[in-house]
Amino acid sequence: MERTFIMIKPDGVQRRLVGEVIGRFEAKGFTLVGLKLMSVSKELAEEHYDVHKERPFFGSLVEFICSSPVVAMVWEGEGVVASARKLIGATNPLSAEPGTIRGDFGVSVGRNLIHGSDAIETAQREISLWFNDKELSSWNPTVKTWLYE
Ligand code: D4T
Repeated sequence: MERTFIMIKPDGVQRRLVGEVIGRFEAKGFTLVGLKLMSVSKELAEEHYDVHKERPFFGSLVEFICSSPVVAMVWEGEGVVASARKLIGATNPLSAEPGTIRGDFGVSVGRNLIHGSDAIETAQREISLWFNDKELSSWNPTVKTWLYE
């Protein structure tokens, strides 16, 4: 079953949106298989955003991610990587559609509340960067017969 890495960024935690975000993923029908509140080291933030290391916003982005705790999660379900990106919405919250997390709760690209892996390969890399195997639970959601035909 497909898995994706989701992180509620420091602004999402500070703004008391953890329950709201988890509720949206649960209500959609995805399964939570990993969850932790954590302070992020500079090394981990730099590794996570390595693809952006030449961009002008890299330094402030890393500083922001390390500034206050984040909630790191792994969610599972058919098509969860692409679907999570839709639930999250466009990178710039002002352009994100109403009904998406960024569209409903954000106004600034540097405070866009949440990260979601952008492809299946990225998800695999990010999950192994943020979680070890013991922190992930494979469990049988009994509701699945009501979610999948
Ligand atoms: P993440 O990776 O956080 O899920 O965001 P996106 O996938 O939607 O967007 P991204 O990789 O292009 O940007 C990563 C991260 O950098 C911040 N950012 C981005 C920023 O502070 N200023 C900027 O100009 C851009 C483009 C926001 C998200």
